[in-house]
Amino acid sequence: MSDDSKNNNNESDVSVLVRPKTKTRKPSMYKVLMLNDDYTPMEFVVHVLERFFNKTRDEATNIMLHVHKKGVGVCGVFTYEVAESKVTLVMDLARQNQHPLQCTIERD
Ligand code: TYC
Repeated sequence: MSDDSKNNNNESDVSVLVRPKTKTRKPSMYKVLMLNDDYTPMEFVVHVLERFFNKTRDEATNIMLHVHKKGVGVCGVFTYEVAESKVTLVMDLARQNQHPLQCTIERD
């Protein structure tokens, strides 16, 4: 009898567990940026940050003041689809209220 048949070292009988190559990828993330302008009321910007970005009144006020002073600020970081949808919600509400508020997305 051959070595392979009496022992357990026949290659075809040996199973090896191989961890499958991970094929999931982390999605790219996008910042939603709010831009300053001279006309949108501060209170409206605070409201938008509370309503669409789940900020507390204090957080929203700080972000609004940062944008007011620096010209631009980050409202949050999301996947592309979520970021796009937040921008649409903000711009639609601003337009309905005749405010020129602008917001945009940027790859994180
Ligand atoms: N600059 C505006 C004002 O003085 C306030 C403001 C803040 C507007 C942030 C837009 O994204 C903005 N009324």
